[in-house]
Amino acid sequence: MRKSTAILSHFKSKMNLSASLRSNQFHPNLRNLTTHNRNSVLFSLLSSRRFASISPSAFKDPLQNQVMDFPGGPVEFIPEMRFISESSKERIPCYRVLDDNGQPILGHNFVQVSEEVALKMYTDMVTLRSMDTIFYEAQRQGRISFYVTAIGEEAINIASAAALAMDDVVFPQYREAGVLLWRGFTLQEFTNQLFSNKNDNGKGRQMPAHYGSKKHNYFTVASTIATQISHAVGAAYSLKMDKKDACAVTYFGDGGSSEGDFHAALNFAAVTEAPVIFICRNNGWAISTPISDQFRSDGVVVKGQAYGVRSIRVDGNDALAIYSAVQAARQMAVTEERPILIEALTYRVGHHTTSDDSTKYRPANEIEWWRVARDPVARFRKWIENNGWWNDMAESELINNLRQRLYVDDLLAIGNNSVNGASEVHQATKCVLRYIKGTLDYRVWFNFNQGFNLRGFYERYCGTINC
Ligand SMILES: Cc1ncc(C[n+]2csc(CCOP(=O)(O)OP(=O)(O)O)c2C)c(N)n1
Ligand SMILES: [Mg+2]
Repeated sequence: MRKSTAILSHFKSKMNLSASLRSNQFHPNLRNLTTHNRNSVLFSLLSSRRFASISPSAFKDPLQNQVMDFPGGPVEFIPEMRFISESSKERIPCYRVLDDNGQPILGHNFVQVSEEVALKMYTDMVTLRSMDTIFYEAQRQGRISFYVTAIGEEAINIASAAALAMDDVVFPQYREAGVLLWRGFTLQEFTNQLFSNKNDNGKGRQMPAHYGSKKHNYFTVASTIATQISHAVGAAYSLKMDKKDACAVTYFGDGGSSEGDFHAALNFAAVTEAPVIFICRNNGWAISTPISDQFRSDGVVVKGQAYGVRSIRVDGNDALAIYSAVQAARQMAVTEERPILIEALTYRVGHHTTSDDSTKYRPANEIEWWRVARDPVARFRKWIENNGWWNDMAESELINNLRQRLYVDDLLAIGNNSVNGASEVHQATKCVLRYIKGTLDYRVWFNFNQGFNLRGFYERYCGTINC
């Protein structure tokens, strides 16, 4: 009884506050308040906002029927019946710093990178590419069941990671191993995960390339496309509530942006003013589906404005442009408490995964053109060379060092570990096989595929399974 009286008086006070503000809620004066004050007024109204929006006083017309003051700002009345065009004449331009030959373009404008950071960016891009080559081959040799490369997208991976702070929480799709590499996840840790051995953080319960690391603020990869986007918004909102000097960052592909989760997440982030950076790697393909079969808008960037999210389109193969845009985005996200959308234009040079053969649905010369002429690693190398920070000798030292780390230390150690870790692999296989006997929804089907791979993997190393 006492509780319901308290609730009643709480609502009464809300209604009073609402009544006193209702008359000017949509009045121009309210727009003079700072965003912060305005938000706190509106936030305190919560339930009463609905009543205000249908109040006749809300539609007072100070400019004699030329303008309607409507939630969100004044709306002009016009006599023409004007449909908004489905496309603008000019496409949204793309921010870049370096041309395809690594030369700064006319009027270039970027956030300065120190020599130390630039060299780490370059060596990590080369490391990521070498790691991809080795593990791709390891899959082809049947040593691991599955792998995803980031070939052609090294700049998005590494340069974005370089522009973030370690406290920023990352929600990846699956083609962003480079972010984890930048944060200090070792080659041995990658191999532990890929071989599901006993040192794997996930204890062999995930399919290969589904890395995660609490230590590195990197949420575990989930194959279910786009689910991570709304998780990032929730995390960002929580960081804001806790007044943390950090943001959430989520990566996804063009295919991810075709999922409903992307749209819900953008809208939710805009309304809650969550400090989250959405990084869309628009690489032209969602497995075999080209972007022309996914959307007819001017890419993904225009969707930001539709949801009230500040957005930019960037050349995804230009490490300096990515670094600058992500750093600026982070600054705005954290200090202004707002979401930012970055659409990075790039190309998936590799197959979708080791389960795909992309030459079946796209011309080989298209792949080759992007691989050679628009290579983000070679482009950045030219820039650091022109700065006098890199030369052929440094390059061969780097390659020798990588060869040592990748071939000798890691791959051989993996082979041993995977045999030692056979019992863990056995557990994972049994677990998946049990799971596929459940209901046949999409996720189960998906796990069935992985179960099939795991089964092959298990049988190769541990003998026949009788179930
Ligand atoms: C919810 C869901 N639907 C479908 C799939 C199958 N699938 C896996 S990856 C992928 C394409 C994703 O493309 P994109 O987001 O552009 O990323 P990219 O592989 O190009 O980096 C699809 C459809 C899935 N994993 N999850
Ligand atoms: Mg894609």
